[in-house]
Amino acid sequence: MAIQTDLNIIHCDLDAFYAAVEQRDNPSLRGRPVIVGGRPDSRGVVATCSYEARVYGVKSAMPLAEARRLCPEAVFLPVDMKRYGEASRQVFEIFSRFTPDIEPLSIDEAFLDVTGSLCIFGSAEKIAWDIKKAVLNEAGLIISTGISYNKFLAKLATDLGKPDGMKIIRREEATHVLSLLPVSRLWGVGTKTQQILKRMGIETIGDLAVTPPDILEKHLGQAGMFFRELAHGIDNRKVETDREVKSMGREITFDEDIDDRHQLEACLLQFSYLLGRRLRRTKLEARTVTIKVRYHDFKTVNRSKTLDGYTASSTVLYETALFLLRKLGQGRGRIRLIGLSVSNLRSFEGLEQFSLFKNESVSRSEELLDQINDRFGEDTIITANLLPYREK
Ligand code: DCP
Ligand code: MG
Repeated sequence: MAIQTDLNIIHCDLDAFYAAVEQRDNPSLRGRPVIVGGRPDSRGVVATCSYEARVYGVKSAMPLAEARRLCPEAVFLPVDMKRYGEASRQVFEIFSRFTPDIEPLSIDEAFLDVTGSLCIFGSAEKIAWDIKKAVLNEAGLIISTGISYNKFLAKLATDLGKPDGMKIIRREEATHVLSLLPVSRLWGVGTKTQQILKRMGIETIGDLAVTPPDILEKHLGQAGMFFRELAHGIDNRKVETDREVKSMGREITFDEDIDDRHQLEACLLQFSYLLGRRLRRTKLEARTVTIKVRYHDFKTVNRSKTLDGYTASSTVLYETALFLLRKLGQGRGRIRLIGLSVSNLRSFEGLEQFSLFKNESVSRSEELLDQINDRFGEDTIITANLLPYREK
């Protein structure tokens, strides 16, 4: 049988991840609505819920109190990052048996480029089945997979096939599959863009695909051209592997564009904390800090600063990020995405044995904080300003 090299991207995403780990570890929860995020009388939000709870309209990021109103019989559980982290590592180890080209997107989600593995395993479909089997047998979890010839369509295939999906979108069927879907399925189209498109009479991806490019550009700028390509099933983004870490970053796209400085600063604080922690855990330090801001009109700007020395300190990252944000000034108004990344990395593993280097790029208080968090679970101690963001 000829190898079908065209279908080379697999997207994988665990079903109802945190809730599935809870149901796996406590059989009495299986088949029941389970909501993970904390007690229903707390001010937190839903991290996720089992598919049994989704029938009632419960969703991620919804206030727990609202989730209780919708589904009073649900079992509410706190977030237990330690167990989810272990499950995640186990699943990513399974991915790595099939290809080294893995782009992690979140704790339970990744793109796999299997171009180089097709001659060994035969087809992407076979690889996806093997992954599903191994994840179920070894980690006790259900993973949905989507296969296609680019990242956008592979992820869409996963989303369309969930739960327990294994959907393939072939090149010849892509435009047909896309045509009837709402524009919200396009990568990057949020509520604001949907409204603009609706006013233009565009509701489905098919509508968008046949809209002349100049009209799209007039209403949506550069973004319009990007959406048009996606609508035609074109996405040239490469799977970015983590094999040799050149940079690391975090970003968030807001549900609604914002211009609240405090909220932007709070995001940067959270990212600095997370990136600093990731640097320290992987024994890396960085010299360049970059913030990325995407405005409401999709115009994206990056601002970088290269420090005098290397750092793995969250505090230094945050101060630098704030400096860069201030330098940006008012910019082009409302913001849809903010991100922080660090690059120019080096390992400090070897240097550590020389006491001279110890603690240079990390303050003593941060070391202590890390030790406590390592020992008692992620986020046992966090900066006070981060409290509202803790359960997201
Ligand atoms: N998560 C969170 N807060 C959110 C969204 C997600 O804490 N606002 C956490 C809980 C999820 C995990 O991340 O279990 C993975 O996110 P997914 O979007 O993949 O959601 P699930 O895996 O829970 O469900 P599914 O992928 O089946 O839709
Ligand atoms: Mg998931």
